[in-house]
Amino acid sequence: MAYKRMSAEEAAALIINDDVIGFSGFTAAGCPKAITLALAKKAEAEHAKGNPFKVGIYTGASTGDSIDGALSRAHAIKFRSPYQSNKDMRNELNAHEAQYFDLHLSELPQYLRYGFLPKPTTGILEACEITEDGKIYLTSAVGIAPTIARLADKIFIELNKYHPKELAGIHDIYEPSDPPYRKEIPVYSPSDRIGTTYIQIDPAKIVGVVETDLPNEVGGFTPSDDVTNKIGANVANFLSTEMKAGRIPASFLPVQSGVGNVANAVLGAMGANEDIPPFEVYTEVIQDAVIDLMKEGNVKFASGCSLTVSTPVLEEVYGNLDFFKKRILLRPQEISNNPEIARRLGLISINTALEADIFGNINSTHVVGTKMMNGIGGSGDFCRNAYLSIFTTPSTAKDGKISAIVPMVSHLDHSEHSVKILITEHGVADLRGLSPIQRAETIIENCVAPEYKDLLRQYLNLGQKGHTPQNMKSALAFHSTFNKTGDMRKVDWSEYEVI
Ligand code: 0RQ
Repeated sequence: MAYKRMSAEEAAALIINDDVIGFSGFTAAGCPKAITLALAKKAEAEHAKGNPFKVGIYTGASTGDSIDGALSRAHAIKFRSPYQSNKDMRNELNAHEAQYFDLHLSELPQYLRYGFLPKPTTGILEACEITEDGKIYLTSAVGIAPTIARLADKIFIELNKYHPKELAGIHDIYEPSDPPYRKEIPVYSPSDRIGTTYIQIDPAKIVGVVETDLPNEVGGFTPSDDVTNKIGANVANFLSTEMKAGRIPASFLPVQSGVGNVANAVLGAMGANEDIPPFEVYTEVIQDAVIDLMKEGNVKFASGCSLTVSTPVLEEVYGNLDFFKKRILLRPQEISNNPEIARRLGLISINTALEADIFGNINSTHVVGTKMMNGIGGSGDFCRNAYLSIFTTPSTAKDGKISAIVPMVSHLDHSEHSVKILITEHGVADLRGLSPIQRAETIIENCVAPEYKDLLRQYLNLGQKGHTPQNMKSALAFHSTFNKTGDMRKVDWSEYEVI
């Protein structure tokens, strides 16, 4: 079957107000980049004429600027799920211009299949190759593409020749059956292949193919600094101590690591630690550090959902595909982040918190309790089910005016029942087996910035004498003081009566 070739503008013309679009990609990797720019222009033109024009949007995770940025600036988004990390999108969400459903990434495909969310009417998928019988070979990520390809009635393909056709073979496409027919997902080690290398689609659903030649819009990483290096070293030392104590097998366990500069520094430190043997990665986002460690032989295999690497690193991977295709596998997020597999493989999960409290609860999403930062992403998929759930965070933010460790989190994403280890640049709090008061003492002594230690010790003494000594009048005093004065260090406990 010969597919209709069309321009991005022609494709955008076929998308109408209130359509619900699902995209390929995960982070900025593997996302379409052409049709949405044309769609943003169309939305602006419609708005100028006084016509409504907004679409619903599902993606794997965050996207490049051509989706979330362009469509937000055009005020063209009605609702959005499951994750974003774009400044303009964040502004839209926090201003209630677009409705955001922040969801565990592994759950979105099944939410769509179960009919829990509006059905995607349109799919836009980036491919490096498409065959006449409807086999789609994706590019540098998978995300929710298999489910979108099956559910959407009309599909547009962005055939992007920036990605070599030889990438075909790196993907492992598998969609589980829905209950009550679901069986075990047969991944027993990170390198197990369980599906096809392509998405099979009914060719009749493909409305048009837009040819492009566009690099991913993945930003570079800022170099690690003193704080991120210390966090990385603390994680690596903790893991090597666990191994020596026999609590991690000598062959080590697969590692999941979140996205960002801290995660990159942690992986670098693990590679540099001579006690940690070469290990496997079972994660969602494969970052630059994983590729570096792979070249050095410190990472043996990486299973992920995306190659979220900077452009020079992606070009290096594409230039050496014979080497990397034996060592990298890209899966749908439903599988890369699957709780069943995380529990079975015994993942060491390392994610970044925005804020933690002295009892071990974690806020990953909301700045001072109200403003959405990014979303929960995959952190909950892994945290609850990992062999070891580690959260890292710099102990302070905004030049010390914010303590990342507070009496009570201003928003809860991961509870004390799931979080096992908290690590800052100051040290490690191992929370396993500790009561709330023991956890508080351990976190204050080992993780809190020096200028906040006394304030938090004093808070503990204000607490009601219950199992968890919270004081309901002052539990959020760090936050209200920050809102009033711009500096949490100015908290004054004498203003709060002991109850
Ligand atoms: O602000 O951007 O104005 O400088 O938050 O903080 O320290 O640069 O950390 O970029 O690693 O992001 C939790 C957001 C951390 C991220 C979070 C301010 C700080 C700075 C960013 P500026 P950093 P990072 C895999 C797993 C949830 C999803 C997840 C995240 C900005 O890691 O989104 O884990 N995680 N997914 O100044 C107010 C605090 C603050 C604070 C930091 N306590 N209060 N502001 N900041 N702490 C990925 C996927 O799922 C795809």
